[in-house]
Amino acid sequence: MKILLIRPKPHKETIGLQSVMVCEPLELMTLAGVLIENGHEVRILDMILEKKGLDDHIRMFMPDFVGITGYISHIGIIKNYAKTIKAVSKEIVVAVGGVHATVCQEDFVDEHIDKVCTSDEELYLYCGCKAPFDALPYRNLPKSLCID
Ligand code: B12
Repeated sequence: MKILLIRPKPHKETIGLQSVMVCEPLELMTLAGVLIENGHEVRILDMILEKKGLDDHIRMFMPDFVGITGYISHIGIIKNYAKTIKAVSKEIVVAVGGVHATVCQEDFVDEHIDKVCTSDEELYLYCGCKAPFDALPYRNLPKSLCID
């Protein structure tokens, strides 16, 4: 499957650490490692760094599945992303996961969101990955993984 993993850009009105320190999206890199190990074509889209619009990236890659990560401060943004993705193609499966989805699934109930995952295992099983979901190779991801 073609899988796009997205880290949202915090809303400009949020005062947050992500506005002052941009860490690597470790959570998405962890997922990507296992998915690649299981033969999927994976891209990570870090909207904190991206200049182009989300819909441009969706049209360029045309994923089968999109996984969006986020914290409590990203709920609104994530729902906007889901709407934008479904506007490009209703066939694209949109899933949300991560820290806030794990503790508060109901916050992501939305007509444009198909799956709210409370663990990464849920994603691996949905994508037909073989247990154990371990992918040591993700320690040296190929440069091509990140959209420049
Ligand atoms: C590192 C960190 C940061 C870093 C960001 C790192 C990043 N990746 O961007 C910085 C310092 C920038 C940061 C900022 C903030 N943070 Co912070 N942060 C953390 C911390 C300490 C660790 C999170 C982490 O990286 N864990 C390691 C990764 C690998 O684990 P993970 O994220 O859980 O991901 C795993 C699973 O959740 C799952 N998963 C993740 N994404 C997805 C997506 C899909 C589709 C699926 C299927 C699965 C999946 O798979 C991953 C691998 O196993 C946590 C505390 C904690 N212990 O969790 C607080 C924490 C996440 N932060 C929190 C908050 C509130 C914030 C801020 C809003 C605070 C603020 N006001 O500034 C800001 C962010 C927003 C903003 N507007 O700026 C809260 C979130 C609470 C909530 N319910 O959302 C936490 C839990 C702290 C707390 N106890 O309150 N944070």
